[in-house]
Amino acid sequence: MDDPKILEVFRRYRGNPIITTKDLPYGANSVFNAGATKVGDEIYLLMRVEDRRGISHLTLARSKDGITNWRIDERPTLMPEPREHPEEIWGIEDPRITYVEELGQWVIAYTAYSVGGPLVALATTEDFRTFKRLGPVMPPEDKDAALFPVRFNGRWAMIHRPVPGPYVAGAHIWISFSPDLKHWGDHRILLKARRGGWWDANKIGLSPPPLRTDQGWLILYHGVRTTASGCIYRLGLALLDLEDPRRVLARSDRWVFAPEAEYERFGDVDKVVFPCGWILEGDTVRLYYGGADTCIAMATASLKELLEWLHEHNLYREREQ
Ligand code: M1P
Repeated sequence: MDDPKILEVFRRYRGNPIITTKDLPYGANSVFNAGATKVGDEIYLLMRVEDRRGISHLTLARSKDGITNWRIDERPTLMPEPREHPEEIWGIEDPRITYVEELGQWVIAYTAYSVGGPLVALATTEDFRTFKRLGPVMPPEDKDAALFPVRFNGRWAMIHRPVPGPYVAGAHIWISFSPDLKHWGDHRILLKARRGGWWDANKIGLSPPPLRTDQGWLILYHGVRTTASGCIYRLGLALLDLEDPRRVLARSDRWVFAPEAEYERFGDVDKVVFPCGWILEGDTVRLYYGGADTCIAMATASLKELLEWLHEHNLYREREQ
């Protein structure tokens, strides 16, 4: 039986969507899938903006309350640079931002759309004005990546989602390790896409970066259900061990958030909720997500309630007891 609470864990902001193309200082087709971070007393969104050629770039929006009065850069903040970085020829998309205290920098994992397909690239910044590209770190097809903010036994860790060739079913979430952010190895599957009728069958991907909690790294991921009328992008939760993020402690058997509002159900790609960022303030999690690949929306949840909900709907519940 479905629990009616399922609809209440995340609460949509009533004024959603919070940013649309009407708010941009320049013309574009769509604005969606923004990475999020806190800088001083402001919330920064690094938004994916798709121009009217179909090519995406990233633009910064800043706000004191993280909901209204966004100050948006007059021009694209980070444009694809295919001359120096050929992997960006068809755009840069879906940034996930991690503040790394050890480096005093933010590390941005983004999708670079290359002629070989989408791949994972990294860039660093100290101020969201200048960016240093580390280049491609995973070959195509691979996307939905984010860095953990700390090292594990001296190694950086990154979650990402490669897509296998045509003879193998299932696009799963992987974890990989690196000594220097540039060279990655020790690849292994972290969360498997399920099969059959599950909401997260066949294809899943990380949504925002892992969130550190007392109980473990909280993971929000999207499951892509294929139906006769197209895909449905819904979100589920998982929890990873704090010391060894390869250990999955919990995974929700059902989705925690799904496209229901009009701006989530109808757009360039219908029935999509796609978060690339979340921010924890006290017990409140603010989730920033793309609605139907067209706009940016926000929902909030209590971290305590999210963890309670995950334990209540944990697929591995028997293992816990
Ligand atoms: O159109 C829905 C999403 O599709 C892709 O996500 P994924 O590869 O994880 O299925 C991305 O293009 C994403 O930007 C888009 O929102």
